[in-house]
Amino acid sequence: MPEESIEHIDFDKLNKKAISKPLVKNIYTADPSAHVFNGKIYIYPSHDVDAGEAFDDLGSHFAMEDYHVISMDTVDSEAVDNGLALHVNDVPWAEKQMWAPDAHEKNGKYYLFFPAKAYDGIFRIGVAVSNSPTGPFTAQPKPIKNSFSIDPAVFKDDDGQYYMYFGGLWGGQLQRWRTGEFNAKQPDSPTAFIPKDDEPALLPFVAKMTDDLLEFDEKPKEIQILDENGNLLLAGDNDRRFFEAAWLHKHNGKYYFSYSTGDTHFICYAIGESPYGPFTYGGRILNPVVGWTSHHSVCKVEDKWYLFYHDSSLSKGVTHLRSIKVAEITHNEDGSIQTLDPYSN
Ligand code: FUB
Repeated sequence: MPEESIEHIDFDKLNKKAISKPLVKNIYTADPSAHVFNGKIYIYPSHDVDAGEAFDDLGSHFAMEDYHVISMDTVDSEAVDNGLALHVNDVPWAEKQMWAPDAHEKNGKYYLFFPAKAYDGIFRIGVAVSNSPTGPFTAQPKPIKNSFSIDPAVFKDDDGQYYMYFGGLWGGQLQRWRTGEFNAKQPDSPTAFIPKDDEPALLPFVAKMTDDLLEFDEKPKEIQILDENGNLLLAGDNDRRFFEAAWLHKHNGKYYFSYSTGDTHFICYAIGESPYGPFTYGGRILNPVVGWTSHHSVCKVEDKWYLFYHDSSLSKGVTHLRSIKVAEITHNEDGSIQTLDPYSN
């Protein structure tokens, strides 16, 4: 929901119409990456704080410093904040902006994947390891080699192979990597180096992970998102093109790549036959929420699918103070996903 309309929102009325409530209220949380490990739900969100940074289109106001893991026995049970899992001060290479993380499990160890700005001002993606899904996590001394931009999401395929999906525009710096090198020109512009409206949109990336989940096993590859005619979505197709918040889930043998359209505030999905794509645009999973950003994960709990997402309703519309939520989603017989309206109760 665009923020210019926030002062006109009756939040009591809106919250009554909301399809779900904030999962935790003791802290602000966002960008929820949910997984089921050993029969329990673990959510890896950003931990939103007000650090006093002014709002800008580079996302400087998202000045998060640490991560907390949220756990739940079932989607209806109380969500528990498990306290500090990792702080930026304990990540040797990272200076600031601990943005949307994800996590995964392998052989009894838990891996937290997170983006942060390094001391040179460039976003990189790091890994931290723990023996427990709730941490505390110990960070690797350096970020993943050849990592860049933001919003890592790690998918484990049925053959046991793990893949990382990532990328984000504007403050997420994806547009600065078009030549393969970081373009540091016009540092204050979020939109410099974005393609023209009639050019193909910028694409997110995927890379297979090494067996120890600490590095990329290959050079990251672009993920193609195509329209119904097999053409790449265009940069001017703001309602459908990728902006940030990559996620991958698999349903009935098909790969679903979902993402946020950023400035148009939709969570959309595209369907493919391989973890590398190409993916063909399928539609919207979630209509705009209160707040500028929309970011989600899709997770199967027992035999039902759920969308974990966030909005800024608890903070009455403050863009960088968000709260994670969960709602059930439905895949239709033809593979499409029914669109959720977050305030339709
Ligand atoms: O939470 C900081 C950034 O906002 C995330 O990395 C983006 O996906 C957006 O939700």
